[in-house]
Amino acid sequence: MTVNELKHTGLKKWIEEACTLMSPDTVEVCNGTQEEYDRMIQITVDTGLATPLNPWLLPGCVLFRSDPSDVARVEARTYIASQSQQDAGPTNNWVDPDTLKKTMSELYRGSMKGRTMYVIPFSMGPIGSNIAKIGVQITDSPYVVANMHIMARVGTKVLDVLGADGFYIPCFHSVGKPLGPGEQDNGKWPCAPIEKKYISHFPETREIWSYGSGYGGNALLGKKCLALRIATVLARDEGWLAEHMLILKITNPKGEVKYITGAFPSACGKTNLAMLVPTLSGWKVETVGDDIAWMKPGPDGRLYAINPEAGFFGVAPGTNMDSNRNAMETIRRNTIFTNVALTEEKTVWWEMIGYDAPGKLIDWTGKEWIQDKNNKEQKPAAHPNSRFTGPAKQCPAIAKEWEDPAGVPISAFLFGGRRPKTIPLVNQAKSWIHGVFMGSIVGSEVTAAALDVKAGTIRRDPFAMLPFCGYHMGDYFKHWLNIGKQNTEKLPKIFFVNWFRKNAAGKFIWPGYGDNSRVLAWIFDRCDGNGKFVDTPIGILPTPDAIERPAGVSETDMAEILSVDIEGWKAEIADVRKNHYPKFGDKLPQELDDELDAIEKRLNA
Ligand code: GTP
Ligand code: SPV
Ligand code: MN
Repeated sequence: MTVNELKHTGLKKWIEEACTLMSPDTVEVCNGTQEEYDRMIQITVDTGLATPLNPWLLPGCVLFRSDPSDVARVEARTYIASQSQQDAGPTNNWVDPDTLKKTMSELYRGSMKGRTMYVIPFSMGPIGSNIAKIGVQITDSPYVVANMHIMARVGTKVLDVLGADGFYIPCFHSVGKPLGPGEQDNGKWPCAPIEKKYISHFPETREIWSYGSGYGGNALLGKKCLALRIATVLARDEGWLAEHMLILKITNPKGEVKYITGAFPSACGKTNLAMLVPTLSGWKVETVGDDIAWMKPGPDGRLYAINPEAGFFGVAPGTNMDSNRNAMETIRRNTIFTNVALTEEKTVWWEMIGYDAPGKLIDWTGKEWIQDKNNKEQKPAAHPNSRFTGPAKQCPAIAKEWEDPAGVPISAFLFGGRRPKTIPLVNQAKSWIHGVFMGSIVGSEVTAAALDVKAGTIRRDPFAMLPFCGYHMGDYFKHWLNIGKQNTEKLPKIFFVNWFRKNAAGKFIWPGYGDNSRVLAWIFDRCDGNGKFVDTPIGILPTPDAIERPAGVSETDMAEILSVDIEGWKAEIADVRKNHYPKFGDKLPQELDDELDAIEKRLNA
């Protein structure tokens, strides 16, 4: 389709202006067909950016290697450009929107020379659902077009819903690497240097401008930019929740069903939990979403969640047939791999895939790599944030209601992070406010999902939303408290979980993955007021025998991960009081300050 054929005059005008600014050689409006997807992949193969994988073993799959400056989100280059700096709050980078638009317009000027401008109409959420939102992304990256085909609903069917004057969120994206006459990418991943990358959000005008990165959440603008940063602002204004949460369906041996969402920071186990294969017999877990949940109160007063995405952009390392069989099955075909290692058979390999590297590999930087298990210094063959992009509908565990436009009613919220000490395996909040307090103090060891944050250190990541909240985090806490003022009995119960406790030898005490079903079973029962528990100063904990112990976890281990570490908690609370809560100034809701006092009092009693 050409731009002239577009019915939406506002959209047409916006594209024409973008064309004038960015000077692409040609413009193409994406229709979302298989032919289009195949053509995008072919273009990237022809320009040396993609390697087709073995058609017998991984049909329809390709591998990309990006640039070392472009392997993850860049938080220091991510901006919330609200009119006032106060609205972006202490946890976001802020630049005055007019200044930022000026700077970025200069970068966009001519940035698509020698390339095609693709216009991608996309829907986050099932097309036509009243929870769904429409965006239109302009991009010069066929890699992005192909990924968007998997991650969102794209093409003509979205334009049909948009009509002649529908609302859409305009999203600019350019990799920031114009081509000279006759020049081609020639195998070199196009992007701009870090200091020229910008991932910008204009919350008041609901716009997204991204420049200089072709990777993941920086470039697939429906995901973190629209479905979280812009959506949090819409959700605040319209009374709903846009969260960095997986959504799972769990069925107990009696056939009773509940839906649970969980917010864990990036690379802390959402995809794995969403696709878990229970080790508890008779229980079943199915997937509704693995990264983002949009939740609105339904007519019955319960909160209903939809997964706005259509695919999984999942962490490859650590994914194997034991840890996540469902993900492994999902990515057998029609999958885009980015920054994993290539085998001689033209298949993929990554650290902890479940078997040794078969022979000579090409690592994520494009160099030959031979596994040397005696060399503890050997660099990984796959980048720690290497990812797969796979269609959700290919997941064997996908729940039948995953595309239900009405969403699924949520019974429990989980919060968690990577905490080697102090935080117990599971802890139920005593009240909604206590739960919001727990969400507000989430801390986690930093992972490789962001390029510019030092991995391994613990940082506070409230609600797992630190890099994803489009407004002042103090107001966001308030918004959560307000949600709790509606329909008190029908609210989900709130739990804090931690799969990452370590022993003195630095080994995980809890085996995690499928064994997390044991914790989910207790949570399921607690939602109905069942399950054995003790009321403690930090919250409601299972009794030591309430959760069936998995193989390899001794009684002492279990007692340790279910104990209340009074001294550790005192230090935790002191840290929140000194280093975390003061950041929010007078935007910190009084209720949370009171909750801090209350828990401190209980710990000292
Ligand atoms: P994003 O896509 O970045 O938002 O990540 P995510 O939260 O979906 O994390 P994911 O499920 O991809 O897991 C990230 C890493 O944590 C992988 O290497 C997993 O193998 C590992 N992991 C996931 N669940 C567990 C668990 O229960 N225990 C342990 N020890 N590791 C886990
Ligand atoms: C995350 O970092 O939380 C992700 C990957 O899910 S990205 O889409 O790159 O943000
Ligand atoms: Mn994520």
